[in-house]
Order: sequence, then structure tokens, then C-alpha cells
Amino acid sequence: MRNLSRLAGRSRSAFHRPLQAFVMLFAVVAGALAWSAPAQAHGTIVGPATRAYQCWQKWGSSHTNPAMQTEDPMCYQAFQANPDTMWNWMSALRDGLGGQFQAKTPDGTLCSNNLSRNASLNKPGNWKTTTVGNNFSVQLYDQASHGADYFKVYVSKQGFNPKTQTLGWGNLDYITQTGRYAPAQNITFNVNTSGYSGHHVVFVIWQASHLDQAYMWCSDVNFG
Ligand SMILES: [Cu+2]
Repeated sequence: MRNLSRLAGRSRSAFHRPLQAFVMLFAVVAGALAWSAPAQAHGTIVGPATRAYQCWQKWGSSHTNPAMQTEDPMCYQAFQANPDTMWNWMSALRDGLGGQFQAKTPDGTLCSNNLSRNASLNKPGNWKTTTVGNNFSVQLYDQASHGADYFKVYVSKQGFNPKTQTLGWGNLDYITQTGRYAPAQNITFNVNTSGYSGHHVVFVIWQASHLDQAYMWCSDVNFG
């Protein structure tokens, strides 16, 4: 009997030890995942605000407000389609494009950076605009301080109507490409344009510096 109970005790603890090890491993992995979340934060253009950022700013704290449907139908449809688009306004990125932005971004998917989870951002409509002059500044806010290899800036052609037309590469005027920027949370540069009036889309590509990581966004502006 004594031998038998000792044997049973040994086998029970032998069973428990791997289980405990597994539970501890799970805790460690879960902790690592929780810690990696802030490191996955990135950035966006906050001025003039990108579509997702603008919707997050205006409605993020009141996204169940029924007034949004009539006051801001484009933000409303974006929240209906996938609220994660707004919560993750900083994460509109793709890795490994090798600078092949046009070849790897079909017409009609520019504002979402060809991310299906953000497809609502490609919809034409009455997006809220930021009023700018011909010369305006573009401001990146980057929680991760990646720095930039460069930014490319485009503006939709005069005559293109963001309220009724889906944006393709052929609808854009190429404006400029910047130089490099050292890692910083805030990067601001100036853009000079001429001949624009009314509602336009400012399309910006950010080639981050920490790895081959490209961000693309649409900001709706009104050239006053
Ligand atoms: Cu990042």
C-alpha cells in the first residue's frame, strides 16, 4: 500500500509539473504579446488629417452617436464597415513593397493602402475636409519614431471629384518627394502647389526608415 501511494503521488506531481510549466509559458507568451502592442504603434498624417484619423478624432469617443449618420456619412460608413480602421489609424502599413507603390497598389485601393480591412477609406463621398492654402504643411505624428527615407506627395487633379469618383493613379498630380528625416515623433514639411480650388485629395506615401515599410493615406482638403 505504501509503495502504491508513493507511486501514485509521484505520478500526480509528474503530471502537474508539465501543466504548471505550460501555464507559466502561456503567461509569459501572453505577457509578451501585451508588451508588443505599444511597439506596434506607428503613425499617420495628422495635418491635414487622413480619413481614418479625422474620423477617429471627431467620433472616436462618441462612435455610437446616431447623429454621425447624417452629420458625417463617410465616417459613419467607415465605422459600420470596420471600427478597427479608426482605432488603428496608425497602422495603415505594408512591408516589403520595394518602392513598387503603383505596381502593388491597384486603382481604387490607394486610400486604404490596399488593405482590405480599410476598404471603407476608398469610398468616394462627402468626406470632411481641412482648408489649406496653395502652400501648406504636412505633419506626420509617429508614435514609434521610425524616421523617413522619404515622403511622396500627390494631389488629385483639378476636375477630379472625390465626392463621386474613386481615386486611381491616373487621377493624381505628383507634387514632390522629400529627403530623409531622422527618427522623431513629429515630422513636418512644406508642400507648394498652384492652380487648385475646392475639394481635393492629398495622397501621401511614407517610406519609413526602420525597414522596408510603406504607409499610404488620403487626406481630404479644401483649397481655399
Ligand atoms: Cu511602425
